[in-house]
Amino acid sequence: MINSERLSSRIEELSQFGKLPKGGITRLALSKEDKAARDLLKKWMEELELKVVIDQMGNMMGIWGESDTPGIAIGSHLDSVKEGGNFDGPVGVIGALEVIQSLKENGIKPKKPVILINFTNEEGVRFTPDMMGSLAFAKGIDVEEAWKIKATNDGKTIKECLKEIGYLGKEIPGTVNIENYIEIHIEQGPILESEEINIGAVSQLQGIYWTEYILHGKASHAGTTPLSMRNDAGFVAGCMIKQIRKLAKKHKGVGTVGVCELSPSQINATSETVRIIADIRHPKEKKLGKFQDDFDAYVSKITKKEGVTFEKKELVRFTPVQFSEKIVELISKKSSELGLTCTEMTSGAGHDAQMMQRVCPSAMIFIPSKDGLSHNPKEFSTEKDIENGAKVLYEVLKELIN
Ligand code: HGY
Ligand code: MN
Ligand code: MN
Repeated sequence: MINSERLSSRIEELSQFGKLPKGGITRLALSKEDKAARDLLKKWMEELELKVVIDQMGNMMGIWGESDTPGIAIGSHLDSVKEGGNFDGPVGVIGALEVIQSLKENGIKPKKPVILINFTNEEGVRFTPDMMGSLAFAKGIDVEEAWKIKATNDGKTIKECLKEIGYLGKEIPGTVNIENYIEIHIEQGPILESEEINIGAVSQLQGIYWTEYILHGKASHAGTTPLSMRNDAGFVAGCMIKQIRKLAKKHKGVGTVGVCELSPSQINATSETVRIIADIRHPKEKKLGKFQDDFDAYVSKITKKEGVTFEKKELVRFTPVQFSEKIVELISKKSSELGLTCTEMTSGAGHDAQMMQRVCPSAMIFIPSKDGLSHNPKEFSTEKDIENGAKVLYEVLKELIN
């Protein structure tokens, strides 16, 4: 049914692109490492005689079956965060490739097209917002606008990078007609492993807000400037980092500051400017909004108190998503028919599936993450767990294409 050895060795083969000496990968969207991974996926798609279509956002589609009836899409992403793991994304893309190859090898003849998709820039680390390729596919961002977005690491635009790596396609994103989308993904959290459950049938995904604050204070001598005379943007940033945790507890959500760049960033001077990005998440939209409002009220208060000014930019405002009950039930049903334990769950992470839910009824299949770890070189899922995820997708897809 599923060739587990082939599946895991392909994921292993992909992990060479962006490989880090201490393990894990850095394969940022539209980098040369991303190009290498895309080229290999394209080769595998062509070997399976899938029709390869690249759209204007560089989303890659491998289409099995020609017809204007709506098809079933499966896939995920190949880009990674900085110093990330080998499984976040590739399990979904290569798992989908394996399912298609196994269906073909088993002589299954789909009654509707099957579309394998590798979405551009799911992580949003080099270019924000995240899930950008699937957002464009769902018409949530205009391509012309997306093309102008500049990389945080080298200032190149999306369009320049797509051209550079040879993935600036002609197809308008979202043209291919899709009836359902299903994505296998590692859970990236501790629930499945700690409860010893094989499969997560993801019924919803929490909302995500990313907000950038540029703080303007005054650089001054660390030794001679009395505390009462400081406008230390670095101190304000520290207060914000502490406050986001406090408010996360209050609102029962999660809040993180992963980007905090001090300038001039030297031992013996207070900070002139700080670029700080807040990532807040909550499964309930109203609570998410209240959490953000409380944080913004705090930022206004602490900056005023410290004589620091700021600019605020909303980078991401993705509301919580409910997935398709029908597909979630199908995932649960097929899991138990396969003798696998399964639980319904909420995704703490953002995924392309949340954008695809805007296009068609979608859902996700989670597999356990070792120690609940992800966005870390030590991210790991066992060959068996990856095989289980692919087996469930195989059975779900077989039913949907019949
Ligand atoms: O941020 C996220 O949750 C996703 O990994 N882009
Ligand atoms: Mn991912
Ligand atoms: Mn990720």
